[in-house]
Amino acid sequence: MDEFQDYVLLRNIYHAAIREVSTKLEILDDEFQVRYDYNPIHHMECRLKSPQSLFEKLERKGLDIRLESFYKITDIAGIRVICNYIDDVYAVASLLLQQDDIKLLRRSDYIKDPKESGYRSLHLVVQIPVFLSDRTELVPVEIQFRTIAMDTWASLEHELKYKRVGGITPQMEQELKDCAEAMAEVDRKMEQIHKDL
Ligand code: 0O2
Repeated sequence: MDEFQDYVLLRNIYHAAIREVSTKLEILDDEFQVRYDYNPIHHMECRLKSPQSLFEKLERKGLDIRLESFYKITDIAGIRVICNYIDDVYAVASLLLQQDDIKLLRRSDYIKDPKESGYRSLHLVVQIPVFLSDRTELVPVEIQFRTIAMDTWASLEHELKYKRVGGITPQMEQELKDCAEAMAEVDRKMEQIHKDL
C-alpha cells in the first residue's frame, strides 16, 4: 500500500513538473504574440509515460521495478513542442534554457545530426524544482522540439512501424528515410519564404 501511495505521489510530482514547463513555454509564446504579432509554437503535447511503457523501459535497461529505479528514467514527464520553423525551435529552446530555475541535463540535436531512421527533433532533458509542502523535488522533464513537418514524419513513421508485425523491410526503411529528407527540404524552403516575407 505504501509503495502504491508513493507511486501516486510521484506521478503527481511529474505531472506538476509538466505543468510548470508547459506554462513557461506558453508564457514565452504569448510574449512573442504581444511583441511581434507572431506565435513560434504551433501547438504542444504533454504526456506522462504510461505504467506499461515505463515498466517496459525499466526492463529494457535492466533496472528493477521499484521506485528508486524511476529516478534513472528521464522521460517519465514528456512535452512535445511543435514549432512552425526550424529557427523557432532553437529560439524557444534557448529562451527556456535561460531561465534561472531550469537546469539542462542533456541535449541531443537530432536536427543537426538526424538519427539513422531519418528522425529529426531537438531533445532537451531539463530539471525543474517542484515545491511540495514538506520538500522540494528536482524533476527531470524531456522536451522534444520539432517543426510541423518533422512531427508529421515522426507520427506517421511511428504508426507505420508500430502497426507492422515483424518490423518493416530495409526498402521501406530507406523510403521512410527519403521522406524525412524530402520533408527537411520542405522545412528549409518554407523557412526561407518566411524570412523573405
Ligand atoms: P515515446 O512514447 O515517444 O516516449 P531511450 O529514451 O532511453 O530509449 P534516448 O537516447 O534517451 O534513449 O532517447 P532518444 O532516442 O533521444 O529519444 C527517444 C524518443 O525520441 C522516443 O521515445 C521517440 O519519442 C523519439 N524517437 C527517437 N527515435 C525515433 C524514431 O526513429 N522515430 C520516431 N517516430 N520517434 C523517435 P520512446 O521512448 O520511443 O517513446
